[in-house]
Amino acid sequence: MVTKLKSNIDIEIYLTQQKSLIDEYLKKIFIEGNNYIEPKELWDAVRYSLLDGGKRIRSILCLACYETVNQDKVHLNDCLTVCISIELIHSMSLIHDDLPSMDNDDLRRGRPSCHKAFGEATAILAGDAMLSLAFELIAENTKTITAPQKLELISILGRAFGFGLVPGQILDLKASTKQRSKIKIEEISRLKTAELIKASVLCGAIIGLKNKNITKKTSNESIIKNFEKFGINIGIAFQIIDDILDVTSDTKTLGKTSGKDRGQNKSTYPLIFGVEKSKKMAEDLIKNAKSNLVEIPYNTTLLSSISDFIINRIN
Ligand code: GRG
Repeated sequence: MVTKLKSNIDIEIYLTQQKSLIDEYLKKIFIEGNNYIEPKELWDAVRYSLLDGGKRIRSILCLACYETVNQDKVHLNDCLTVCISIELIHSMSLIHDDLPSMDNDDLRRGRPSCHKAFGEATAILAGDAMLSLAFELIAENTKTITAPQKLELISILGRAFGFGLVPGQILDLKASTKQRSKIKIEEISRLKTAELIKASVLCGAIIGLKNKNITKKTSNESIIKNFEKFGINIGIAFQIIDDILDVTSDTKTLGKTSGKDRGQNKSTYPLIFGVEKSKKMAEDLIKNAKSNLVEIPYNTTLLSSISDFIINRIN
């Protein structure tokens, strides 16, 4: 049975437990593992950016999607390895996003950003190492999934980065509030944020589905398509809430500088549509995401609760 949730309190407990599980696994690899010792400055910068911070929402989604389609614990460790890859990709994107040539932010996860703590060259190189290791880990550290499955996961994450985050970041850096178009901002949010969230959802679902013996009436292809749509819908909603929080929250709660988007004349949802309309857009996307879940022939209450958390989050 998929994890049972009876109330909002349960989802908070679930998210905390899963975050601890992922944090422990990250520490096991990057603190206890003996591959990450010299040069010390590089691995210290990686550990600084990767450990002790972040909601781990992408990894939590990956694990939850796996758990939704497959209760078999056999592939859980491989799924956790993929979560580490996802966190490496996500954290490196935050390091590079904070660089002076990009968003130029001094604060991340409540601490000086990586380039402020370690210098720009080390921050760039730490990011480069993290991105490459994300793929190396799937190739080397997964034990129960097949070689074609490893390739599929590597391909999904590589595509999300090369055809998602990077083009999304380029468009984001060029877009200003003068370019007020719903289509344009939706494309930027899909690329820079939703594609990695979609990839995280897909990785979990694929590890779970491809390692099941039972043949369901609905084909795996159709189930995967619905996971894909679900990932994009919650991913864009996640970015809208991120934009809203930049306007409505404070630096302490966010752990990053609030009000930056307005200062940089950024093209964001609340700066274009206002907070209320943006909130409504996010809610509509979550409704769409839940209708995607209805098409998935498994118990999706856990994923539905995570979707609600995404629009109700405060940081
Ligand atoms: C490496 C060549 C190269 C490019 C990197 C910088 C970049 C391309 C992409 C960045 C895209 C980006 C920063 C998107 C923002 C996504 C987002 C909402 C991040 C915040 O995610 P949370 O709230 O953060 O999950 P935590 O801290 O909780 O992990």
